[in-house]
Amino acid sequence: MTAANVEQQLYNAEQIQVLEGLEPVRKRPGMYIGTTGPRGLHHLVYEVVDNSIDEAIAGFCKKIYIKIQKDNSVVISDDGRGMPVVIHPKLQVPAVEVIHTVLHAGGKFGGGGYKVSGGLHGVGASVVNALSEIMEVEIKRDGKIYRQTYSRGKTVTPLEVVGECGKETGSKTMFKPDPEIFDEIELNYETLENRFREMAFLNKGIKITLEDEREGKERKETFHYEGGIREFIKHLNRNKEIIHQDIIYFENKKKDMEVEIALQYTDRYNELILTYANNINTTEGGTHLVGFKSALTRVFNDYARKHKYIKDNEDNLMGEDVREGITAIVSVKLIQPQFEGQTKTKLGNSEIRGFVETTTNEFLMAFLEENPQQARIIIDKCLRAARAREAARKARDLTRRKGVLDNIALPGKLADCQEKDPALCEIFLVEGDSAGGTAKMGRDRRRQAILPLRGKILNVEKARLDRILNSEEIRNMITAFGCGIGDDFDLEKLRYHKIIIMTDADVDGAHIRTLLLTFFYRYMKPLIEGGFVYIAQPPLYRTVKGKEVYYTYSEREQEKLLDEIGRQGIKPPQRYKGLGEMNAEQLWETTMDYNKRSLIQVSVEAMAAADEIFTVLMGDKVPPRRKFIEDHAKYVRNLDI
Ligand code: 0RA
Repeated sequence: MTAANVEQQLYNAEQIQVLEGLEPVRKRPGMYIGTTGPRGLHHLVYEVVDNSIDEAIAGFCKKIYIKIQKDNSVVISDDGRGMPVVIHPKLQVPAVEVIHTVLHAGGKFGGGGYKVSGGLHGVGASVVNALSEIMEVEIKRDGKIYRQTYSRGKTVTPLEVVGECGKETGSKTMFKPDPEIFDEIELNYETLENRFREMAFLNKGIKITLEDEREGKERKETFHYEGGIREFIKHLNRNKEIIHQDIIYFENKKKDMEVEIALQYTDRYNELILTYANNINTTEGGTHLVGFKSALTRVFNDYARKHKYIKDNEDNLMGEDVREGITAIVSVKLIQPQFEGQTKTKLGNSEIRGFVETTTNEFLMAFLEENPQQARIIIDKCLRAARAREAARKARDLTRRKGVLDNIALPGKLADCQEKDPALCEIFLVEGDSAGGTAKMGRDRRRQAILPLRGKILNVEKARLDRILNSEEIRNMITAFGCGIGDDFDLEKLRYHKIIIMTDADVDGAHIRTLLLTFFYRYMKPLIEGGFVYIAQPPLYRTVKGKEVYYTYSEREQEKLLDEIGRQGIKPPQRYKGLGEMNAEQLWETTMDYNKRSLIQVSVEAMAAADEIFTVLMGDKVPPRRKFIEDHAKYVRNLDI
């Protein structure tokens, strides 16, 4: 090892700010990883992988390999420089040990440049150690293989040299999430797959391999995209009809900022703009999104006027017109990102806005001028969107005048609750008038409202707003919720803090549920983001033995029950075909009673994945839908969309 190398390592080791031990992390894990549910569990993997991604972005690492092992432990390895092993001058232990046993704030490993991954919380390897039953690191550097083990935040074995590795370098981390901390330690392959695919798109050239070794789940995939976010657009649009050939792509760099943008229009009505700052998905948007949107509106208006697509006496296109059907990625990198907003996913840096805006203005205008045929196709679509917007406004004005969208005229079918405080109120969206009637009788009328829905609701994926507003079932929901729709949506006015979808436990029920979720996702997204939407779980079987009555919610549970209580002396178990077969009392005690029911809260883990699910399930390309349903049939109960 050269003197300069030692110095560099010392420097890096010094950058780690020492704060405190790891007890607080075990005491209050939520403070560090958000939750101890599935989200927090997966967060552990991201924390470790993020360190390898940083090494890759710094240019020292080409390949990252992640493996889920049979016992739910995970191994993450990279071919980077290897974590520093030099003795920390103050703490007198190897830097790698400090990294894993001391809670540190600020720079993970110090050093200049962008810390480009960093995750949502950016808490680092020590938090992963604190929340792991066991953790082991193996480092290859300076010709030696080093190893150290930890458990629940503490060192178990000192850093030891365990072998030689020649010129090879790299870091390998194995950890097993602590079942004392997490509700469930089983990782979801698809959740990890989505995240790592996204990471590979955002960092062109990096190779990320994900492998699952668990029994019956064996699979392995490598994500590697030389085209970066261009390939991301291609991937997002793969099940949609594109309306023009090229993926429009541009990038720009300044002293301490970078922006990369890719976009392409489809025949859809909704927009999908994914924004990132330092590889973090900024789901609440921010300055980069604002800059991009205003440039987009401006460029299309300027171009359309210059080329006489819009006459002098005609109105400008509005933002929503030029975004209809767009799929876009806006990825910025900057030195000190400021994350704001409720979930710390809104970029606040004001200098980014102008930079993204001028970059988009310049490059997008150049593209349109150089590709007049594609420009024409896009402008035509924008003009159609503008006309549809006008029609929707008229439809809305009409319904407003009739009072249909106001609180004063609640829908006739709604059986409202007496309580007025939204935080205490629930609304059940019930499939069919007959089940609706039962629910009305069984409910707690103080706090539970019932809105029966007749049959299938409109598939909003295939309709523009004007048609959507013509659907009675949809208007009933809008009025009952009280918070408007689309751009007019106002969460403050929401009349119920729990919106509970209650459909039959069959294919039709699942379809209605998906239609409802699609509508909420596309037009009332804050409802889903805020965790206001729930799925009720009615039982599948009612079993009576002697004086005891049992309810079970799946075939498996029913089999288990029969094994336990014995199959003799029971009436042939009643299998419910639908909610309608239950009486009011049964529906209350199995599905609606606050103390006995179990609700599934709907959440959106990854925007890109959710968009894909709704595009495929509700769109009009049949083969991908069939494939999707075949692939996912086993997971229908997992409603993390
Ligand atoms: C800072 C300095 C050095 C290595 C790393 C960070 C590093 C950390 C991780 C975490 C996972 N994989 C990693 N690979 C590298 C050492 C700098 C030097 O060699 O001089």
